[in-house]
Amino acid sequence: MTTTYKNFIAGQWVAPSTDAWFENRNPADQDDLIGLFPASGAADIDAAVASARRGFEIWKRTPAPARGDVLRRVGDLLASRKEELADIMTREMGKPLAETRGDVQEGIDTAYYAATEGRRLFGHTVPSELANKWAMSMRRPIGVCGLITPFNFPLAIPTWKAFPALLCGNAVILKPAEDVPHTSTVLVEILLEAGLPPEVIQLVHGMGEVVGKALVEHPHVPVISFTGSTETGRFVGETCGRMHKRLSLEMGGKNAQIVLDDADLDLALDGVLWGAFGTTGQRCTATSRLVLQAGIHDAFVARLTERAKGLRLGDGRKAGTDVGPLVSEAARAKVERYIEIGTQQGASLVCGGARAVGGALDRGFFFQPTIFTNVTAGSRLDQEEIFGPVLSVIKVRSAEEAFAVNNGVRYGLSSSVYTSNVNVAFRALQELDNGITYVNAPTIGAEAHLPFGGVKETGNGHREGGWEVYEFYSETKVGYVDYSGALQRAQIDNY
Ligand code: UN1
Repeated sequence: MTTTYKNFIAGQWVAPSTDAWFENRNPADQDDLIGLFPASGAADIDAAVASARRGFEIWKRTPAPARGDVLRRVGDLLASRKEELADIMTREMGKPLAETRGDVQEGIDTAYYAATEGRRLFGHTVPSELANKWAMSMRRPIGVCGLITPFNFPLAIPTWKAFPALLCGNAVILKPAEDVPHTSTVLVEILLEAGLPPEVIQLVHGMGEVVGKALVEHPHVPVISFTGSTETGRFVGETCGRMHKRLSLEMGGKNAQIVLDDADLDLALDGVLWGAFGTTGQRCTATSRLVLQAGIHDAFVARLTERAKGLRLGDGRKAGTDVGPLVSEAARAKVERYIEIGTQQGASLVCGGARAVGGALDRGFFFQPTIFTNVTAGSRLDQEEIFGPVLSVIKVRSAEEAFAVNNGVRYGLSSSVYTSNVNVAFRALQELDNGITYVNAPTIGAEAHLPFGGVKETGNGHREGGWEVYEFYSETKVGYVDYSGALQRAQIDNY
């Protein structure tokens, strides 16, 4: 019996207006059908917006600490269902259970952080330039927020957009990636169980070109937050610019791990294996370039290749799996194209480079962990986001050259430098053009209570996570109270 899932709109689980559905299958086993989900249309977005606007009227008047209490209960419920959620996530997007448990934990952390923020949401009180006059700023909710999320962190990313949006008093419409609709369904169940008024959250499934587009173009959705490709982000940005919407973009990355001659090589080796092949390379923060100083290059490559060959591919729900499948056939085809491109451009394939086949692997979208050496700065392997288990190694002579290679791409999410020289470490923090730089740690591993995001074409200046995201989801309002009983003209009567 195939389970049919629904949208959540106006306080009800409802079928899409289109009566069209899409299949959600396990990327490790295409015979495993998870369920049918709504292929919604623009009319479903209209209904969701109408409901969210009603929800907003209630929620914006609920005191922020009470909104925080709901999110604390959400954190408790996520914690109590951590194992079940991890299994759902691994089944629909493939990464191993240890990683999906981490993904749930990121959601729990985000919920508890949001809960405490309900008792802060600071404004400022500052002196007025006039006597007997009060001056202050406060945070106000904005309205309906449209959240468009990717497949690679099926829980963490929806939570790190939705929880701050909700804590600030907004209503939310969530459009999750069509690869991971089940996780969001459980997230909405949990929000409702925690006591969120039903019309404050809407869940609309479907394709980006249809429902994502309708959400971005809807005149009554003043806030959009999008995580996905730089190409799609450009369309989203153009529309939001034209419509004067507030927009947060988190897009591509081409993150480098730099290993200098004086580094702890064992540590750097563990770091790059996790950074490059964790989540099968499908993270915006994945290590897709390894920049090695000449003195350690050959020995490091030899050890790395050995270790990469030993990684165990398989179903992420089975114990012992290090690397799961890619999310889809399209993702695997893209990786294959880059194997050709790399080879054509003169890079040397030292490991992987082909589909992983045989036995149970034939049922999923598996690809061997792949390493190219002799990659030159400026080549396509150095420049373009692949979003798969492909690592490109670039040889450099000095830290300065390594920094230049790191900075010579259009993206700027994360970077990492392995060195035992504290001066070089601090120079890296200063010189590397990224939103996040790790010293002696891989390019992945951001924590929920710090700002997350990138520079250049990775983002548009906003950050998710930490304290900064609360600014994005609220509007500053200033209040002046003149208790002098007389007309006081600022800038005039006092000078
Ligand atoms: C992403 O890659 O899309 O730092 C998000 C990390 C995770 C978040 C990654 N905490 O890798």
